[in-house]
Amino acid sequence: MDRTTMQRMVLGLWIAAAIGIVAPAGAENDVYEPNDGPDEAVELRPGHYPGLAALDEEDWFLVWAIPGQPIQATIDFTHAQGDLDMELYDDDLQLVDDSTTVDDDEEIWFLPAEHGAFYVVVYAYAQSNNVYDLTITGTGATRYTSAMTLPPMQWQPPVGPLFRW
Ligand SMILES: [Ca+2]
Ligand SMILES: [Ca+2]
Ligand SMILES: [Ca+2]
Repeated sequence: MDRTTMQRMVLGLWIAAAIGIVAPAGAENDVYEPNDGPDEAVELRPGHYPGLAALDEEDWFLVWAIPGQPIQATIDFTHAQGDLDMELYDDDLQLVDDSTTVDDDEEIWFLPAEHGAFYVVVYAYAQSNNVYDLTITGTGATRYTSAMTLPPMQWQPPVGPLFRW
């Protein structure tokens, strides 16, 4: 092709990218589909899950919580390719945290008071399409450990005087 055609193509691609109509490379949906609601939420342990995609849809993930152990999840992506946001819901589908910035990442955090399931939701804002990496930290619970009721600690009074003068 001649130089002018090449220049037109580059300009066209640049404009398309600038207005966000070029899907990011590899933007096929991810292995956890379908997970578009709480009933389809995919259970995840803490870890790093790269190469996921939100293509004008919601991705629901389930994590099990232990009281006093924070739930934290982050997504990393390129905002210019498409705006993704995050929400965290408890077992009753009450919103407990959200993250709706215009940066290249979002982060949710919550300190649960009770055992139970929580839902991490990644969604494409305003029909955007983008790929993202998800990282879940801070909760080591499984369904079993979350449901376990630990016996109360037995406190024994010390024998004898505590202090000697
Ligand atoms: Ca998806
Ligand atoms: Ca989905
Ligand atoms: Ca965002």
